[in-house]
Amino acid sequence: MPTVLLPLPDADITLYPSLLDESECAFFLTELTQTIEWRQDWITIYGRSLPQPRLTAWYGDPGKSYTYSGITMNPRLWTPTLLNLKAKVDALAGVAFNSVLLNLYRDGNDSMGWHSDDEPELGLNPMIGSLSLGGTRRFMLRHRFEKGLKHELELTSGSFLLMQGKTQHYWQHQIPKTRRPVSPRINLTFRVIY
Ligand SMILES: O=C(O)CCC(=O)C(=O)O
Ligand SMILES: [Mn+2]
Repeated sequence: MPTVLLPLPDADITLYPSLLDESECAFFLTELTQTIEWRQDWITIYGRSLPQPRLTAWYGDPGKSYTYSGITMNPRLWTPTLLNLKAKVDALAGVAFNSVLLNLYRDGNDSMGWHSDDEPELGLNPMIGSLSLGGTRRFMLRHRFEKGLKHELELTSGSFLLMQGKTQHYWQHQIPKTRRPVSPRINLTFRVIY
């Protein structure tokens, strides 16, 4: 399978541009849109409560709960479709992911702000496997300490991005809003929770 290792210092990020083909993407996008229990969470910013600019869901092995931005999510049990996708990404990554955070970006107004995936339950060097379906979105990276060091790429439908090693120590990432019309996108970030 074609792979691209991003040429970034202090990072270990590999892009597999086409893990899934077009018909598989169409199938999984419809399936997940309809069968996942999507929720709208709220976040508190400067004392104000705001809806998160996307819908989310958390699935995984029993007991693998996850806390971020003050929200604790208890996993729903794997569905057959999620297990099917997990088998594909486990094989590529060479690990057994035990949980997945799903994000549904309904349109260009949905987004995810700058962050690193560095919560303690992800372990010292988090392994994050990110599968994208649907509308293409910009994925931006910036170095946490070397200001001006940045990179961006387009995450197209069917692509898989694997972040590992020290990446989360040194880099943040975001999915910015866009004014360009864009189809709904589902992103699945498979994780190992310790
Ligand atoms: O939607 C994406 O590609 C990124 C999602 C992400 O960074 C996350 O769930 O932590
Ligand atoms: Mn992330």
